Amino acid sequence: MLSRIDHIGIACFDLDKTVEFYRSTYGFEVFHTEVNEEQGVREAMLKINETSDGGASYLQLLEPTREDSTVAKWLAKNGEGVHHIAFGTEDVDADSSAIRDKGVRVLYDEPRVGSMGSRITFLHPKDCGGVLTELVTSAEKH
Ligand code: CMX
Ligand code: CO
Repeated sequence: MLSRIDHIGIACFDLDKTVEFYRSTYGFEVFHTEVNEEQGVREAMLKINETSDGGASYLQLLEPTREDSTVAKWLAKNGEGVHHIAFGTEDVDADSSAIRDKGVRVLYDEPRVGSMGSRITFLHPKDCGGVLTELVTSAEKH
């Protein structure tokens, strides 16, 4: 069951500058940073709130690490802004296969590694009204 907004992914050219904007403007602090080579991103997670299912909701600030990454390609076309939304679930395998059965393209055969050891997959934006949609099971849930 999709039970919360896990994060909103925001693409930027300069991660440090964007982190500073969110800190100085809103007071949001960095909870976690990492490089995900498979996804081609350097990212900062800013925890916004905890949720009633024991999870949390974040902003995920994303800077591309290489020219051929999906985020670099998206930035070149669109400039900075909201790149995707992510729903949290206790069971990304079950939820993604149920969604696939409804005719929505799920981009990965098996979930891959996301932020903080989570397991993630994506739904094609063209099947989701133009919204790239990620499903996330956080590390402590799997
Ligand atoms: N939101 C909405 N639409 C998007 C999109 C996005 N983020 N990215 C691409 N699209 C649209 C494009 O505008 C394009 O539409 P048009 O044909 O109407 O112009 C269409 O989808 C195809 O786009 P493309 O630029 O040719 O890009 P690709 O098909 O090569 O890749 C996608 C699109 C969704 C398959 C790819 O971005 C992907 O695999 N995404 C999942 C992985 C990812 O985004 N990783 C980074 C985040 C990591 C994390 O969250 O941890
Ligand atoms: Co994400």
